[in-house]
Amino acid sequence: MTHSFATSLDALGEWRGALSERVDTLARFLAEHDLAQGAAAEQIGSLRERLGNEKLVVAFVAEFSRGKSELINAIFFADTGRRILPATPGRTTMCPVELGWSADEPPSLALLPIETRLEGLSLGELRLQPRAWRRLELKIDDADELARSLLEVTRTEWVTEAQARALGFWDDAHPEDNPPRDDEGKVEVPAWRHALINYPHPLLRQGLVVLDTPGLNAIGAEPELTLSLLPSAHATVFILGADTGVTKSDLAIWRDHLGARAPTRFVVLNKIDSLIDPLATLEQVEAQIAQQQRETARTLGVGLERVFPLSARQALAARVEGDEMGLNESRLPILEAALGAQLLPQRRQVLEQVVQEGAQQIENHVVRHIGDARRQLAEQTLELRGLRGKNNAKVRLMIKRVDAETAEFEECTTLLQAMRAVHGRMLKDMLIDLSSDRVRDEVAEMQASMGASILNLGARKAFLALCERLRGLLAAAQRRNGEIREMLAASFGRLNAEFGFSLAQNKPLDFDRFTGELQLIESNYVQYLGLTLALRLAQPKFMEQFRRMLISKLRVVFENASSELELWNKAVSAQVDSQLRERRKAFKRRRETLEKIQSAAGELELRIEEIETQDQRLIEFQAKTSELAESLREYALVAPFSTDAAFDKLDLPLFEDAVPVGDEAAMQRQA
Ligand SMILES: Nc1nc2c(ncn2[C@@H]2O[C@H](COP(=O)(O)OP(=O)(O)OP(=O)(O)O)[C@@H](O)[C@H]2O)c(=O)[nH]1
Ligand SMILES: [Mg+2]
Repeated sequence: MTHSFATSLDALGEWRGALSERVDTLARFLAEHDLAQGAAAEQIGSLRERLGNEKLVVAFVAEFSRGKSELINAIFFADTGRRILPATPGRTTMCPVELGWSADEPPSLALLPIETRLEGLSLGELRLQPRAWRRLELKIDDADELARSLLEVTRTEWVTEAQARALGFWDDAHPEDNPPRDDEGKVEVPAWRHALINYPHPLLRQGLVVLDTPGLNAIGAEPELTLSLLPSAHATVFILGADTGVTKSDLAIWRDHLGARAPTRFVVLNKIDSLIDPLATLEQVEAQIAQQQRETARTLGVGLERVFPLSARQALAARVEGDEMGLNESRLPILEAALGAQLLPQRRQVLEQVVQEGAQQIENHVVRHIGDARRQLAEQTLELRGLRGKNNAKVRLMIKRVDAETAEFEECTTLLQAMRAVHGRMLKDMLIDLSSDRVRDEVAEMQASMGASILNLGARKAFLALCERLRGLLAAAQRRNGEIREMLAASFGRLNAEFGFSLAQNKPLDFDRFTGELQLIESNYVQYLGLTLALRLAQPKFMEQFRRMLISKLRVVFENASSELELWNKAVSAQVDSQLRERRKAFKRRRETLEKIQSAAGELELRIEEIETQDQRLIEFQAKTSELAESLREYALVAPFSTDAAFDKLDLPLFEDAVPVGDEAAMQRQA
C-alpha cells in the first residue's frame, strides 16, 4: 500500500495508545500500593488528560470551488468508497465545517443557525451552549445516507436586503462582493454559521481535527475563523486551481489569512488533470505544470517545494477504485508525505515532552514519599534495637518519651497555621488578578477608550495598551509566585530543622506558555484590525461580537494560568499535609509498638522483623516505580514510525531522522 498521511497518523495513534497503556500500568501499580495520593494522583490525572486530549488541527483554505472539500474527501474519506463531503461546481460549502470526534456524543452533525449572529455571541461561547445548535444524528454505517445528511452544510436561505445587512452579508460600500439577488430582491445567505461533524473515523478518534472552510473572501466571513480557528491550526493547506492560476481574490485570501504563517503552510495547485490536452504531448503538459508551479511559488513568495501540483478528483476516484497507478498519477501521495513529515514529528515531540515531564514528576513525588517513610522506619528500628535486653520500666520510660516528643511535634501546627494563612492570602491576591472579572474589566477599559467602533484611529492603540496591561498581570503573577516560594523556603527550613519534616521546594511556575498565547492573540487581532474585512464588520453588533470573542479568548488563557497556579499551590499543600499525616501516624505507631512490647515477651524481635520487611517492600516499590516511569519515558523517546512492529509491516518510510519544523529543504528531501 502506498504511504499516506492517514497511515502515518495511524501509527502515531498506536504509539499514543501504547503510551497511555504504560501510564495506566504505572497508575495501577501506585494505586494498588497506596502510593497514588495527593499530588501524584493529580499528576497522573493531568498526564492522562493531556495525552488523550491533544488535538491536531489541519485547515483547508481557499477561494470557493478550488477543491477543498474534494481534497479532504480524497485524503481522509476515500475508505467509505464515495464522496462524503459535498463537492460540486460553484459555491458548495457555505459555512465552516469542523470534523472531529468526541466519544461523549453520538455520531452527529451539529449546526449553528446563522441568526445567532444577531445576538452578538461569539462562536466560542456558543460551543458551550448545546441548545443553540441543531443536531442531526448521523448513520455512519451507510455511506450514501451519511453523504445525504452532510448535504445540509450547503443549505442557504433567501432573506431581505435589510436582514442580509444585519447578518453581515451585505455591504453598500462594496457592491461587487454582495451575494446575488433574486427577482423579488431577496438575497441568498448561508443557513448555518458553523457546522460540527462528530464522526468516529480512526484518524479523528486520534485527535485529528479537519477544518473545511467556505470561500473565505466572501463578505461576512466569520471573524472567529480569521482570529481563532485558522491561527491555531497546526497546518494550513491553501488551494489554487491549476485551471485558474493565482487570481486576485486567491491572492487576497493568501495575504489576509495565511501570508504570515510560514512554517505551517502548504500550497496545493489542484486540478492538474484539467491541463491534460489531447493535442499536447505528456511532456508538454508536464512542462506546463512545472511552469505553473514556479509561477505560483514566485507570486506567493514561497519555496518551490512548498507548492504541490495534484488532482484531488483523480486521487479520490483512484482510491475508491483501488487504482494504485492512478493514485500516483494524481500526485496526492507527495502532499500527504510532506504533511506527515512535518506534522507527525512535531506532534510526537509535543506528546513526548508531556510524557517526559509527567513521568518525571510522578516518579519524583513517589520517591520522596517513600524516602520519608523509610526514614521513619529507620528511626523506629533504631529505637527498638535500643530496647533489647531492657526491662519494663525502661519501656515505660520510652513511652513517656514518645508522648513528650509527640507533644513537642504538635507545636509545629502553630507554624503550619501561620504559613497556611500567609500562603492563602498571597494566593488569593494572585487569583483575583487572573480572574475572568479582571479580564472583563480590562477589556471594558479598552472599549471605553475605543468608542463604539473598532475602526477609529485610536482602536489599535487601545488594543495594544490592553495587551500590555494583561502581559503585566501575567508578569506580576509570576513575580508573586517567586515571593510565595521565598516565604515557603523560610517556613520549610524551620519545619525541616525543628520538626523533622523533609519538605522540598516545587519548581517555580512558568508562565511563558501563557505569555506566548497572549502574544498570538495580540498579533492575530492587530492583523484583523488592519483588514478590509474588519471595515465591513464595523457595525455596533459586530463590535459586540468582537468584544465577546476577545474576552472568551483571553479568558481561556487566564483561566488556564489560574488553574496552573492552583495546581502548583495544591501540590505544595499536599506535600505538607501528607508529611504531617505520616509523622503523626509514625508517633502513633511507635507508641502502639512499645505498648505491645510492654505486654508480651518476644514481641520486640517480631516488631523489628516486621519493620525490616516493611522497609524491604518500600525499596521494591521504589525500584518498581522507577522502572515503570523509566519505561514510559523510554517509550516516549522512540519514534513510533520505526520501532512499532505493526507499523514496520506496512512498509512505510522511516521518520527517525525527524525533520525539524520549518526546515524546508530537509522536508523536501524526505518528501
Ligand atoms: N477537474 C478537477 N475538478 C476538481 C478537482 N478537485 C475538485 N474538483 C471539482 O471542483 C469543484 C469544486 O470542488 P469543491 O471541493 O466543492 O471545492 P471547494 O473548494 O470545497 O468549494 P466551496 O465549498 O464552494 O468553497 C467540484 O465540482 C469538484 O468536483 C480536480 O482535481 N480536478
Ligand atoms: Mg467545499
